[in-house]
Amino acid sequence: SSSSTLDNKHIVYSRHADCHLHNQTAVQRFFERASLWPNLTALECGLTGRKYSYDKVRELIRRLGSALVRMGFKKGQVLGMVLPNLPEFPIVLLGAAGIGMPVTTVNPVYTVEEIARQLRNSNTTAVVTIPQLTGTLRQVAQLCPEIRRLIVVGNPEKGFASLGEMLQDPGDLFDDNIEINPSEDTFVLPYSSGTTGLPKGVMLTNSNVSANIQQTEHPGTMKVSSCPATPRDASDSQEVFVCVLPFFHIYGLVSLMLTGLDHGAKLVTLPRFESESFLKSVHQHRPTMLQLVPPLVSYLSARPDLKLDSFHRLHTIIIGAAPLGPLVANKLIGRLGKPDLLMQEGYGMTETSSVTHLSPIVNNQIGSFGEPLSRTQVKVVDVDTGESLGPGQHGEMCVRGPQVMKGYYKNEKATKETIDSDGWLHTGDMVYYNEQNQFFIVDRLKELIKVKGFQVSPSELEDVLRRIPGVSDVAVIGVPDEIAGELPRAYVVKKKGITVTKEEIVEFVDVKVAPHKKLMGGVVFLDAIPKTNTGKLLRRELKNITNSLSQG
Ligand code: 4UU
Repeated sequence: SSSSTLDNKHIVYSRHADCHLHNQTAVQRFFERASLWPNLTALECGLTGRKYSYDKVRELIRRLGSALVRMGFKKGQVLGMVLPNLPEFPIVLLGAAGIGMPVTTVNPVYTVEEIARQLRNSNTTAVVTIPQLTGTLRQVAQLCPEIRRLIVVGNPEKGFASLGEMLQDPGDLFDDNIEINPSEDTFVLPYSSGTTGLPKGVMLTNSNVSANIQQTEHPGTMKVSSCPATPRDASDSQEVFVCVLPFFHIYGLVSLMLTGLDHGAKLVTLPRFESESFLKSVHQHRPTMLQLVPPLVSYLSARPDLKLDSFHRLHTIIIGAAPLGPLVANKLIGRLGKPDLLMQEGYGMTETSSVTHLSPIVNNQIGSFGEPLSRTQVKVVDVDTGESLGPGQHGEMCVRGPQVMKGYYKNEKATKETIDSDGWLHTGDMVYYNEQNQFFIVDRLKELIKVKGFQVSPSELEDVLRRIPGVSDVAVIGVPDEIAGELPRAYVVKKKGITVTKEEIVEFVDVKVAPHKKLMGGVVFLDAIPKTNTGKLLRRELKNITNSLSQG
């Protein structure tokens, strides 16, 4: 472990008192909360209207867990979910978690190769998907020898067990007394590339995730309220979330889905972002809170035809996952004609179970991603010296708290490079804070590219590009884009004697990666990729080349 170069001169502590931390698993907690408002709608599909009450969800979680045990699955075996947002999403997640199966969530727009990589890397043994993806999953299964069962939401299909049938299981094999160690056993295993390299499994325990929910529920942190236990009053006071952010990503998974369920909210699920169904759902369900990413804020603020009464109950918009332009944010507040609307910016990472910072619910200052949550410590360190810095100085942000992951799955090296011996998680983001301990993003130090808030790992794209015969060397960086935030661009050195065109490179990548990873930032040919003497890529240099290209 690292020596005592550690510098804790300037630690920013949370303004909030320490929140309560319970010692339940996510499933125990859900059962307890659901019993407070059994008859309220927990989930409703925004497209079909299919819905489940809290009590029904509780029942189906038990049935599914029992059906998995009946199939022979055991605690510790990983279940993969390749699902869009559906009302069944938390049923599958908590059903598996209830019998101690860690769940890895996969972006359903991934290609066969991308899905297979995550499922192989996570040693997934069972997979749940939708009818539209059974063909894809059949191919994935060929590449993943550890997969023993494929399950499809809906009717049975050749080679797939039916989730519908599993949900009819009598439930008797669900064991309420199963031994799960909330602070040791992995609950969810989402993937993130972290500061460098390929996407890695992020081991989040039950305690990590529940701490994060408790931290954001701490009084004075958010305006959201829990449903009162009196059902008569409940429908008027029930929080309503229209869930357009994907549940496979940490923001949607924890800060939207699990937090919503913890409050007794009604979650209206939308399987994909699509203008008409989104606006229709907002109009029909009158959300009380909207969780968004910056491109969705731009989208909403540019729609000329927003029905203002759709936003009648809206008290808060939360935005995060990428830098937010203050202009767009203010424009949206203006467009909605609600000067009292609270717009809160959040900062989060997969590695921190979701959130570490939220802007305050008073004196909101758009432009800052806020202040540390309860029990969260933050310091900003000089990138070269490791010295902790005071207000106004730019450095790498490090965070410490109960929401920090246990580590990367089967990757101790990456874990040690990310969390130091004192428990500080190095975020790879360059920030500063002001005298009021409000934090501001400056730049990203890590390789990660964010397209519409989604992660793109440059290493992953570079691996794909190196397979093109005419490519001798390559480096991928993000270039700024007004709508998406950033777009991936490849810098390519051609092999002598083999011709390859930019179009061929773009097409090669197109069929191998999910839509948001495509080289929408273009391809640029170079004579050499800038590197240090030791062969380390100089991404900074590439950013400078990019700037001079866009000026010239
Ligand atoms: C500038 O994006 C996320 C999680 C986001 C989130 C979760 C709960 C936001 C608000 C919320 O309430 O996770 P990842 O792992 O996909 O990406 C993490 C990276 C950060 O390191 C940072 O570079 O995403 C970027 N990021 C932001 N950048 C996250 N939030 C912000 C932000 N401003 N507000």
